[in-house]
Amino acid sequence: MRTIEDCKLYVITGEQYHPGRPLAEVMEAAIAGGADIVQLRDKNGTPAERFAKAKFLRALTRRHGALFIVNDDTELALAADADGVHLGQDDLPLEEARRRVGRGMLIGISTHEIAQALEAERAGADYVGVGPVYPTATKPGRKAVTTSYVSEAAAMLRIPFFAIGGIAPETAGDVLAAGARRLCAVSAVVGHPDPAAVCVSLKRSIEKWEALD
Ligand code: TZP
Ligand code: MG
Repeated sequence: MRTIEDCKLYVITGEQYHPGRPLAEVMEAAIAGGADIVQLRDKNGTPAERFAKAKFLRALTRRHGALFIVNDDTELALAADADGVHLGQDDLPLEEARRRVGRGMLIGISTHEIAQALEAERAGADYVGVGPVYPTATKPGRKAVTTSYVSEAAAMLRIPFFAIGGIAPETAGDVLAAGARRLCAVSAVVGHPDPAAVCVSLKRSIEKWEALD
């Protein structure tokens, strides 16, 4: 079983970016290209739709040895037997989420400044998201943190962090140069006609920087 430390490329669902194309096809391609973690992020579906997607992604990730994370919803994460749950700053407090999911499940926290990341680490988060590094339509209205927060995170955090927000093959080099060694993407992967190729490219960039460490 893959651990969070092993995971370098994290892909989040974003069905608005592939209208008419099935979720299954897009996420299978992402995994085939090297996505180590898949997150279900579905703010619009009904509970029944979300459960069906979660069950599908659970089976898919299990088949490929990838991790599966559910956004926002500890109950759905438990019901779908996910590997973890991902929470934003305004979601359930980490301590309460931990009470609900127990020690065996990963908890990831979105952070937008180093104080939030250090607090998440102190409170027992398994990983944090660092972003949005660049402005992104996937998270409208959220100010970009720039690569300077990525550098701070690289210098100060002990737990794994994933740079997120505007991550694409074109931006990955700058984000990796700033100190990230794990990347997370939505639109650049799932909105691309060839999600596998984008994942291969992102994974290669990460590996290139790792080799220099
Ligand atoms: N949290 C911070 S940025 C972001 C989330 C969920 C969206 C990232 O989406 P994209 O399309 O990869 O910029
Ligand atoms: Mg949330």
